[in-house]
Amino acid sequence: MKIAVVGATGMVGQIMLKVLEERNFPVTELIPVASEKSVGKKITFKGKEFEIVSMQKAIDLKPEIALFSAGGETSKEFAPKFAEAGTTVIDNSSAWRMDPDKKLVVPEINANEISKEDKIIANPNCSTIQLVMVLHPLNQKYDLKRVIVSTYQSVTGTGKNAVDQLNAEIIGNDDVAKVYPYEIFKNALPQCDVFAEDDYTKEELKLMKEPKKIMADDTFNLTATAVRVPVQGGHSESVNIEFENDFNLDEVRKILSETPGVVVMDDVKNKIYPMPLYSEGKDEVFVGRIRRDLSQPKTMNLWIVADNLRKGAATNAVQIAEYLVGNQLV
Ligand code: 2RA
Repeated sequence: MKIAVVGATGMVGQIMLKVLEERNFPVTELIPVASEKSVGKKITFKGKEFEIVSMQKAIDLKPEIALFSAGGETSKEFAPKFAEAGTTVIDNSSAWRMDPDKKLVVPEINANEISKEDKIIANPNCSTIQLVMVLHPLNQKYDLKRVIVSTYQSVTGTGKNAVDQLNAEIIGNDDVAKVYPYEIFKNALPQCDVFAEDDYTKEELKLMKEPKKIMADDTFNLTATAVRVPVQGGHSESVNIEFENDFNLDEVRKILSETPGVVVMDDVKNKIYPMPLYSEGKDEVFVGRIRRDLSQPKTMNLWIVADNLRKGAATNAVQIAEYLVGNQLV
């Protein structure tokens, strides 16, 4: 199978290649695409060298699948051109996520929505993916009424320059491009992405809208505060969930532990709970600190952690590609 990876030299693109290798995806020809300045450079995949090509060259090669992680503008311009040439695009940007004609997919939840006609499929936002992996099974059992999410997001979500800013600030090196409006080391920024309507950031609006589309359920309310913290391993989320129906905590833990892709780490007597430092490089969504909200009935608190570059981006996209291949949709 011919696979294009558009944005192959970026942080997510690099992880996409790593995940394709790890999962032994049936790649017969890799077509790495990056900016013009990278065209001609070589990358190694499965022990073989592949030359980075231009976008048009990649389109002309007619790959069956193109994994995109190259920003919304690039996706808006080139995903349709790949699709017109017969390629199925799986796009990690926000460009198509809320388009009513495009599927927004977390394979464990709604891959069955995908049909052969879907030539551009949207990969959800990283903080959305880990959230819905936990909300979905609980919604099916107890019926969500209201969700309040506070995120603690890794600098890797912003990109390599943000990681460089943090690492430079840690060693007191001020001679580095500032990605954030303030220092990130020893700090917490209540701003992920830019501010948009109603003084919410785009990140918060993604968290408030995408889960309802993925879960095909807009009967519950969801509000979010997204915070950037000086962490590299993954995103963490403190979630307060009110249900229409009451629940039993042991049953909640059982449901989540039986959910594919979710790992329950919840034994506070032994200080067992999820942490980003230990989620880095893993594909699971880790959940812990599961407890009743003692302030109101039918409500719980829990804590969700996942590697935002893997299940939050690259692995979810590759899993969609696996679904396409496994169901003869490409
Ligand atoms: C972030 N979720 O963490 C956004 C994009 N990766 O910045």
